[in-house]
Amino acid sequence: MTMLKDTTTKIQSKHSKSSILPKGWMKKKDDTTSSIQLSQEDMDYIVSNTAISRENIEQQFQVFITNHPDGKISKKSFKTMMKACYPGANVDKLTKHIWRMYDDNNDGYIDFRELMMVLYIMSDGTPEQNLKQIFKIFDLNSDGKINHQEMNKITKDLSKLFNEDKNLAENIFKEMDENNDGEISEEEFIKACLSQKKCSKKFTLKIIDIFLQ
Ligand SMILES: [Ca+2]
Ligand SMILES: [Ca+2]
Ligand SMILES: [Ca+2]
Repeated sequence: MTMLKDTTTKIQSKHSKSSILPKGWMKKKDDTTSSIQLSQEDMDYIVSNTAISRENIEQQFQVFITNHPDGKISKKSFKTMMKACYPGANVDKLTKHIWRMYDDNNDGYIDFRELMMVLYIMSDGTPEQNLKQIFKIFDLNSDGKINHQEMNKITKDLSKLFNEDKNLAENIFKEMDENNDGEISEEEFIKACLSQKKCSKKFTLKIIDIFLQ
């Protein structure tokens, strides 16, 4: 199996040796099209963490690079994409929150690997994987817990989009904070959503909807 994989990699790398060539060399060839190629590291990472084939990843990358020739999505173009999804809605706040799910290494851009991972998890991942991603939306300061302030902020910002009631934050918090320590851990979050608790499930399903449009 490993040997087969290596062979496939070798065949494919024949056409994509950019990673071992100096950047200047690549640009010399053609300035008008993108010189960015998918790195072997990113390819291997996506292959080992998803069920997407190398061929499919390569195809997706070509589409990605056509739309984003510099190989990454800026916050500005992400906002434009969100606006196209939600015409007429105020997507500024939504964009900020959804962004945290994608920009895993927190460098201010969404690269191809980050994009593929989120899209894959949200469409083909297990419910636990989906919820781990969604947990990141709620965990504003990325400390692994959701406190009251964070829950209030997220439900307030997203409610405008979903037309939810005012007590939503409080209701979700009550449902999720099982040990009553005033914070929601990732485990509590996932457990509440999976055990079909009313408000938690309703709200997280709406967030999942954003990705399946
Ligand atoms: Ca990033
Ligand atoms: Ca937090
Ligand atoms: Ca708790």
